[in-house]
Amino acid sequence: MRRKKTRALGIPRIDLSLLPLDSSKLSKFIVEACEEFGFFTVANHGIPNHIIARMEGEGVEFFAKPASEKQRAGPPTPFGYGCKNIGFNGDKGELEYILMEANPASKSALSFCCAVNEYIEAVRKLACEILELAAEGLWVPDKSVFSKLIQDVNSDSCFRINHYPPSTTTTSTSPFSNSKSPNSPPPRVGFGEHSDPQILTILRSNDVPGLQICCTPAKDDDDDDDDEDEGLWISVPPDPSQFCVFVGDAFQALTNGRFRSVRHRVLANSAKPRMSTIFFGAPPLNACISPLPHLVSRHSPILYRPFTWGEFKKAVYSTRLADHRLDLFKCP
Ligand code: GA4
Repeated sequence: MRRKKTRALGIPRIDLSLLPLDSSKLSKFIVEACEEFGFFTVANHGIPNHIIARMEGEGVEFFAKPASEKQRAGPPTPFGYGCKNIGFNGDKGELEYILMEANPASKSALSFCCAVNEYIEAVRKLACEILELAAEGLWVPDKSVFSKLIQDVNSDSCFRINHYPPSTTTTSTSPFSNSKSPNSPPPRVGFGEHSDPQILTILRSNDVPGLQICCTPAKDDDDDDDDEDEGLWISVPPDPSQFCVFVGDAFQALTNGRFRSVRHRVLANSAKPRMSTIFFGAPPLNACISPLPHLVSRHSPILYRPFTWGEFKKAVYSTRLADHRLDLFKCP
């Protein structure tokens, strides 16, 4: 009989105020969340409110400018202002955005560089803390094995502010919106389904909903069904006091598939504008992404061939948003 493991649908929430006393408990919980969902939220993160408020204020002010002025900060390829077009291969979304470099040495050319740099530094620190806890939970001997990649002066990390203008026709999307009501108009897609290519993503939004993550049923060991399982979309309730953490493709490869990069999307059906600020923690272009030897065994054979982040990034930019890019690097 074919049996699928079911999961509890509660989104994991990590409370960082438990540090440093409960670090082993937290690291175990982070590993479980990364294995099962590739996603969790973080409460009591310790980033001061004034840093967040300053960043958010600058973002609101930027997107309120006339289109012609915003266009002057474009195009977004590789960095700058973008509207509706996503990437190089024809993907579109109901949003406008700014994309910036975020390595420790880069300085933003935008007028609000100080607010951005201060925010990026704080969020990078949070990302490192999470990556070190994850390494601890995986019993990896070097706790900085992941964090040193995004702390490197040549790290290819980037930062993005997404602005989803309000929708005039609001549709209510059920939190478990796989079922479509026959009368409801199709949802407006703000940012289409994809997984993030980097190691770890840290997102914060205002109080407007839209973000959904895709949960796929865990397979039993004896499950020989090779078909892609259809996922269930779960809405993530917006909470400006928390951060959302996403496992990226590079983290999936580094952990030999033990962590799963989470597919996610944003629906833009709200009557209010949604704004999110996102840090993507990436290694330097020449860094080698190879499953950690510690996570490869006879029972968990190596899943991905080693590749450099630069090589992977090239593949990323030659694909469409929804493609499964990591499959190109699977061992035969
Ligand atoms: C998704 C994650 C980040 O936003 C991003 C995106 C990038 C872009 O907007 O230029 C990509 C997308 C993202 C993945 C596939 C490619 C590249 C658009 C696209 C179609 C900045 C990134 O690194 O990858």
